[in-house]
Amino acid sequence: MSMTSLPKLTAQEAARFIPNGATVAFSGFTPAGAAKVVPCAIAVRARELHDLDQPYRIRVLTGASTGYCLDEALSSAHAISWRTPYQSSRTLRDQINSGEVEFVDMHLSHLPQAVMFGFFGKIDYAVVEATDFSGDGRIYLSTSIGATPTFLHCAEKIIIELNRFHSVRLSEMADIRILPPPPHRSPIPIHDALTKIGWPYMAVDPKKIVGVVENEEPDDVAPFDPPDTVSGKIAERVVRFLLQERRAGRIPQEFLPLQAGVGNVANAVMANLGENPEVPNFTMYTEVFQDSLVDLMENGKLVAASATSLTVTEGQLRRMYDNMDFFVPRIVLRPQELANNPELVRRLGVIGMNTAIEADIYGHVNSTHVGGTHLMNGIGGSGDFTRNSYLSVFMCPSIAKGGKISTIVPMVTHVDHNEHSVQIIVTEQGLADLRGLGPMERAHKIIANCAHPAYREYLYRYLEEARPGHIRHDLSKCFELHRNLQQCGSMLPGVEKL
Ligand code: 0RQ
Repeated sequence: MSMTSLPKLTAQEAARFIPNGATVAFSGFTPAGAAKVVPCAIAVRARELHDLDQPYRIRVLTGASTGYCLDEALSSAHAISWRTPYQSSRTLRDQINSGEVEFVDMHLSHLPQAVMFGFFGKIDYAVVEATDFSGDGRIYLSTSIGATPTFLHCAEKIIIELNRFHSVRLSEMADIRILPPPPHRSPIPIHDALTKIGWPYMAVDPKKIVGVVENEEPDDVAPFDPPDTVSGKIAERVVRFLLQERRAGRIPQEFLPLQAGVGNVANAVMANLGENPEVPNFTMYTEVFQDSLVDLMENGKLVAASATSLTVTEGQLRRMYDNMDFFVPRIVLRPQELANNPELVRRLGVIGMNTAIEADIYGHVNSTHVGGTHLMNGIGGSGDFTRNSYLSVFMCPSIAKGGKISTIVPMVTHVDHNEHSVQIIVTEQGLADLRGLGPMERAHKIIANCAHPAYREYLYRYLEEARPGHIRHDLSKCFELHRNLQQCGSMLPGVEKL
């Protein structure tokens, strides 16, 4: 069958292929390159079937979080029964936390291999956004690569969303290769952000493709808030620290590749790096290429970037599409298994900068579960980078909810990144460099430098009164702040508004 003879489908027709209980892998890493019109049509169909008292729920995989048309639309229609590996939708989060949806929170670099080895059962359908395809089964992906190549390889059937909004020149940034199964893997021959080792497309058996749905919906990437005072202060401290490390010779003069998480704090750090004349031109080996990087690249500060998605707002993306001669040679988009690969992150000496929900006085970090029970988004790529970086930095404001919550606590209620991997903690109060420090030294430094003054005395007292040992803890009190929050609405009764 030639691809040109593939049936053209409406989104509604495509949605009808997907039965109740199917496992569906959608393209998308953040809203970038996420399938759009087919998941929306599946949501509509689910509502219709539910109105007729018929069951309809599917198991959903993607690369990471998605746009409104996918997680939000499907969960609002109660059409998701199971989900992996990451999400950031309010409705889906509530359903996960109420037990309606089962969620598997995974390191993003692990996902493709887990799919390949069948950990999640068979993939019935891959629904993927593409900018183009050819007669012999070559599919050209759009603004994200993510886990889509593996989804295409493993799925029994494929539906293509051919999106005319995107530039067909995105394929010039793509570098697609699926790793062979272990133990037959050679070292990955990527030596810097721009090394390419694969192909600009993913090749599939054309017989698996059931049809093509055309559309021109942009990625619905939300803009960032302008940096506030707190993110600005955190950013200043991070940049000052990196420059100090460079002066001391622990970061080479040419700098090291950077990774930055998503969110307002990470955006503020990138803006601050861009503005500081002492910061040399640098490269990024990161997961998400976000808005602030467009400007940094245009003004020459960011010279090269490897990522798995172009998560930029519509205006910025149009600017990039109008200037592809400039951007194409400077950006490589890879599968998430390579963008976040531990071997590469360690070898290239990446500086990883991610955000915490809370950190404890010994340096364990919780990035995912509020109060130890309620999922926020998921670990995402933060673990892939933190464990393997040359320098792993965690940032967060010292308090949340106006001061009712201290983000520095005696013991975190859930551990995503442990004391062995976390090296630097930064809040707007200051920075704690934990390298080379034992538990007591770490605790004193984190309390003195990072905790909010309103919580410092409590934390010092906890430490003094705790049961002695290599690590001091009082098991009857280590969650007292969290218990207070649940019972009185504030971690320290009396500290309600700072
Ligand atoms: O609540 O939404 O009601 O205002 O948590 O907090 O400070 O706005 O931080 O948006 O940067 O998210 C860790 C969740 C931080 C994110 C996390 C409340 C706070 C607010 C959000 P509101 P902020 P951010 C690569 C990197 C994991 C994945 C990752 C994340 C809301 O960065 O998901 O790193 N990381 N990926 O008020 C209770 C606390 C709290 C708290 C903050 N201690 N207790 N609530 N909040 N601290 C990218 C990818 O993987 C794609």
